[in-house]
Amino acid sequence: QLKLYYQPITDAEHTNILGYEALMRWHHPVKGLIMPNDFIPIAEETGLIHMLGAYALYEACREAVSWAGEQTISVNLSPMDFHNPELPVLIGAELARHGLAARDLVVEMTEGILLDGDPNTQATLQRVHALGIRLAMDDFGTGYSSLAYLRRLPISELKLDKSFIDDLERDASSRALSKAILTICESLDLRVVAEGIEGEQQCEILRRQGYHAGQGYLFSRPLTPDAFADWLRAHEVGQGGVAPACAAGPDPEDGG
Ligand code: G
Ligand code: MN
Repeated sequence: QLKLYYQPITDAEHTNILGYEALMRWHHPVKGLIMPNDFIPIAEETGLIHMLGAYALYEACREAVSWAGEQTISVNLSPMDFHNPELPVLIGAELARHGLAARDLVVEMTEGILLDGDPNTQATLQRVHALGIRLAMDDFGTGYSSLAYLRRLPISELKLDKSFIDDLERDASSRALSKAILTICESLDLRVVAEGIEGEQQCEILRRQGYHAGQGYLFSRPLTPDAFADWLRAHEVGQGGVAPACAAGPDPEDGG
């Protein structure tokens, strides 16, 4: 009943796919499709979350092999997964089992990881990083958002939350924040991915601000593996043409 859907992360020109995010869905026989927000908290309470994390790692690595290329595969883990000191061993085993390199994988976590007092979390994070696996901070800007951890934690990617993207067209302070966050990320050498891009205008604003990477319904909804394979063929990945592209032009807010 658990399935992984895949959504592409594209570069600023929207001509190349940088990676894919694996997103979990629960196909309940009676209730139908259930989204992670509705079952992850229950899985965390009941301890089943470790099973979900292990499944996502196994399944995403297995599927990533068939698309093997330049792209990374991003897997979401719960802060609770980092309580487990065996997590680095588990990840290493899944990579090895499927013949993937550490650089092929990105592990996404949320700011919740900073709030839990588990003694193992920091050490586990460092050991996952030491394997050469990239760590991404998901939903950035919605939670704790302390800038101090950007230095303290071994993260290499920030995912700017959709709530910033939603207001880009209407709200000058959203635009100021997205630009400021981009500048911080550039100076700290972090990749920044704008999440939940739905409209051409949002995409255009981000591109003009200098965003490196984006993700959202504008490019593709999360798709089942079969639908995603069709999508990849239709968009001739790696040969340009991940439509829709944003028109080029100077940034009016940059004075240019
Ligand atoms: O927490 P995280 O950022 O990993 O989850 C992203 C969620 O947002 C997924 O469930 C995914 O289906 C959804 N999503 C991805 N792109 C878009 C988008 O453009 N619009 C909306 N509304 N949701 C999106
Ligand atoms: Mn995510």
